[in-house]
Amino acid sequence: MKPSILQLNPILVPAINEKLDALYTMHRLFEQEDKDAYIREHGASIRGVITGGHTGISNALIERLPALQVIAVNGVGTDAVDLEFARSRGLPVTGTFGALTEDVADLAIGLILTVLREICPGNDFVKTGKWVKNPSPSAIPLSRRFSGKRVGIVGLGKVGRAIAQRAAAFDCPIAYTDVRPMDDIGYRFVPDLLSLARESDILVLAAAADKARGIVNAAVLDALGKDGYLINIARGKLVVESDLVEALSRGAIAGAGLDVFVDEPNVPPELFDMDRVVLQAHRASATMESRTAMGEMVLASLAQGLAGQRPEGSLTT
Ligand code: 8YV
Repeated sequence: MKPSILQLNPILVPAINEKLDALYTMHRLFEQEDKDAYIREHGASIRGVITGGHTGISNALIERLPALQVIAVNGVGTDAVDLEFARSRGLPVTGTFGALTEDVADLAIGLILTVLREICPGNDFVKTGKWVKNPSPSAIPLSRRFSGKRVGIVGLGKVGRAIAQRAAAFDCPIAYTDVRPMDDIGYRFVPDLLSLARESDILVLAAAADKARGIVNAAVLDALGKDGYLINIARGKLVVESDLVEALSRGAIAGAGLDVFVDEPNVPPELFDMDRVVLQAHRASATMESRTAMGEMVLASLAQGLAGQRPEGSLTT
């Protein structure tokens, strides 16, 4: 009999789904109308879980899966899984570390360029016929340069480093903050976020959110200042979203590029009308390339976990 796997989020790569279906009895909870009843019926048979980084899994659900042997997070953020709880149960929790680095870093740079160069309003200006109606160069205001801007990176993990590398190619001076300075890298370390914000033109959030809820608040945004930009490709909960909306509304910062939000898919509607804000639907890793590599890592984690081995890169065992 094929082992049963509970999948909490869709996987968009057909080849990965085919492999999952060939190896396992897949229980796709996101397709179920009555999720509670579905778990009541199938919970006892579930040996592996696949979930998204943002979705994670609750302790209450883990408790309803007595045969569970492995939790494979199809992402790098494990902030939505109680790692201590999983550890206490001897449950391996894995992530897709390294599989999405380039794409997430690319989107961070894409957001920076889109916001600073006002690509969205420019696109709108052409496509809605405003350019033809008003061909004067003064019809659309000047934008801001990215090259050479001071970039401050919050969290110098794999993604933070990849963003730094890309921004350095734009001749940007790079500084970062993290729990400790990194000896293996030459970027300037700033021990506190407030100072980093003060010394940056563009503040990029690339930190894990396990213990860092609400670190970007009104004080940090004020320190970033009226010519400063916030980019978030990490987790919405790193930011006090109401403070961000307020800061943008009163011009305390110049703009923002956001891929992640506190309560996805709900985004503060005040942001919708702001030209200096570019929004994405949590898509930094959403390329065929990243998602294929991530899916392969999920498959490997399941195979190792179900074979009773410690999955490579397990955070808890
Ligand atoms: C994914 C993420 O969108 O890696 C993460 O932590 O949040 C994203 O890459 C998500 O995990 C897809 O399931």
